[in-house]
Amino acid sequence: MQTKPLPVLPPQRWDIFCRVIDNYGDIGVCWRLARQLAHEHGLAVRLWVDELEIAKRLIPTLDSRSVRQTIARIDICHWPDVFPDAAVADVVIEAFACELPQNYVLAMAERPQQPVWLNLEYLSAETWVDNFHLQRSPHPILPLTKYFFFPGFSLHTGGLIREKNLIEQREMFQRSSSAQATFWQRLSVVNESALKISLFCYADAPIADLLEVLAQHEQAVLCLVPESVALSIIAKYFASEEQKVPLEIGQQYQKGNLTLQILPFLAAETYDQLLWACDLNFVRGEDSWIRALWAAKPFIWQPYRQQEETHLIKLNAFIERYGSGLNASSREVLDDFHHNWCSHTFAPSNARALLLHLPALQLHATTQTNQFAKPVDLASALTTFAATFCENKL
Ligand code: TRH
Repeated sequence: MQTKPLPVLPPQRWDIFCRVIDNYGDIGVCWRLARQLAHEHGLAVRLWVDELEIAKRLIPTLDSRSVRQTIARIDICHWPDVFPDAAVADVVIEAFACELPQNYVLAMAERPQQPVWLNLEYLSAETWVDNFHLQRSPHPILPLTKYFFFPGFSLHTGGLIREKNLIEQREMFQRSSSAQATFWQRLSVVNESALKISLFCYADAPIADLLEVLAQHEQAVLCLVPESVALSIIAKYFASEEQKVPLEIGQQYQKGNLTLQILPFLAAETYDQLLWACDLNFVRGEDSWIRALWAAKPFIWQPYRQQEETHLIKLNAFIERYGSGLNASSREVLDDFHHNWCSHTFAPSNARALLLHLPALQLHATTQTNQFAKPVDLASALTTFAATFCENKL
């Protein structure tokens, strides 16, 4: 009788290094990845973060004064300026080229077996990513090799962060009107028959112009805004000459057919549910972008602004992939509105067209979500690579 070869297991101890450069995307991605590696792949994960105060926005139970704590089975450690001696893990993830501490790299080189060293790159839908995924970079002096691990949309990349049961959980939530009613109640949101829009964007988006179109929309609109940089612009929009508007969490503001409600910054799972429950989502950066994709609802993405407008190249590459299969007129609307939103050329007619095309965009969102969920997810791709590395000593 022939015995099947045993599956190759990934090495067990993983370190993820995360520097919070700006905003929440870096820690958002690292935290999600850490949890998935620990919970779905049974790995021992240590997450090194330099800014615990910012991490706390996404991980509300985190004690930002504690240098080491365990939350949801993840060992969360503060990454101080002077890095302590720490045992090197089997797999080391350097998130977004954050540059590992020098003494840690030296300790990596001293291990009898080289650890798997991966630089987790930023996400892009551009086609060049396929050729750069898993490129190696030997250390100039030490006997170490770093691999560039690119998340991405094609089969030739490392895939997207997607938890194992995410799609099923989301579908269950969207099928259950009572789950949604409970969710709105928890957030103290009323006005359930309105068109619901969540808004998370950078301050340079034409927010006031959009709100004006929503105020004039023929149907009641409820715009839900988690605490963010958009608030000061929103306050100006609702202020009158006589009265400044102090914005408060939980408060609703009204103009024409628009009701806008400020929400607190939500815990990661609650933010997911907000995206699932709204009819249209505005998202930004790296992580909320993909959460909006998994929500299977129409969304507008504002990429993080880059020098020489290179973020627009990223935007075009994504629309090219995402818009495939969409009818020509809705595709044009999606394209035009994204460019209005991301490059200071707001045209109210494009915003009105976007609202008009929501039913077609909704159908398309469902199809595309299923399509984009086919390739293997990022955490599984990482564990497979690490296992192969150790087996074959790549
Ligand atoms: O905060 P961001 O603008 O992060 C960006 C990007 O990551 C970008 O690539 C990076 O270069 C730049 O920072 C420095 O947007 P992003 O990526 O969507 O991250 C926001 C995170 O916050 C995401 O994990 C979702 C989460 N979030 C909540 O958990 N609750 C909320 O209420 C909201 C609005 C967001």
